[in-house]
Amino acid sequence: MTTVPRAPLQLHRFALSGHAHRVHLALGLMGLPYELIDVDLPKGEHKTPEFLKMHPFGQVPVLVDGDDAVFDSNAILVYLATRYDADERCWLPRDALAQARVQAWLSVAAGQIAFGPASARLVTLFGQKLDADSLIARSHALLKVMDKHLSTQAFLAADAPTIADIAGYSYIWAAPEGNVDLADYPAVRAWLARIEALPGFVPFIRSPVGLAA
Ligand SMILES: N[C@@H](CCC(=O)N[C@@H](CS)C(=O)NCC(=O)O)C(=O)O
Repeated sequence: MTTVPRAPLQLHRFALSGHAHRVHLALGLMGLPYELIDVDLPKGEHKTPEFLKMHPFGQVPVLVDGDDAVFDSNAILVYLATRYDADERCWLPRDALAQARVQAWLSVAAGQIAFGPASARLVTLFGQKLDADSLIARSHALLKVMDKHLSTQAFLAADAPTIADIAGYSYIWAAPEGNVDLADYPAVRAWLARIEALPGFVPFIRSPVGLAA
């Protein structure tokens, strides 16, 4: 298995996107060389013919590795952990049960997190016309489950961090920006702090207040 890319990996991202941040975080935690390419979403740079060749749905993030482009944040995490993870900790365990547990939480990131706290943040930051109250209620339902789960284990899918934690981090950390308060979830807050203490951690940008105004 190759453990070092031949050239820096290119992350096409939008700085306020949590989906893009989770890839940035993975690159940092895995200690991989990378360069950031900012895609101007407000200007529609993600819908140009050139960009659509890399991502048929025209979204960020996209990771470019040599001649190959990989789209979808969770797919990129799986790619990085499979292709380049030389870390003894193993970001994607090989064991079948452990891998299934990681996959379950990747599904939560693409499901309950995307349609909960990530969507609540779209209302406050980008003025999207969504039902904020129901998104906030949905987020709290998710956080209750996560808090119970994380009160008995340090990380989402295993005793050590995996790509499941990387996928979950960004939008849970940013939940207060969507008016989802984390005060009642001490185990979730302790888990965020454990991720932040990992070597190579990359913080998510604090979003400018009133962007939607
Ligand atoms: N399932 C995708 C979701 C990516 C996504 O929703 N990206 C947003 C930014 S956070 C985007 O590019 N939105 C622009 C659009 O959909 O036109 C992933 O995990 O990468």
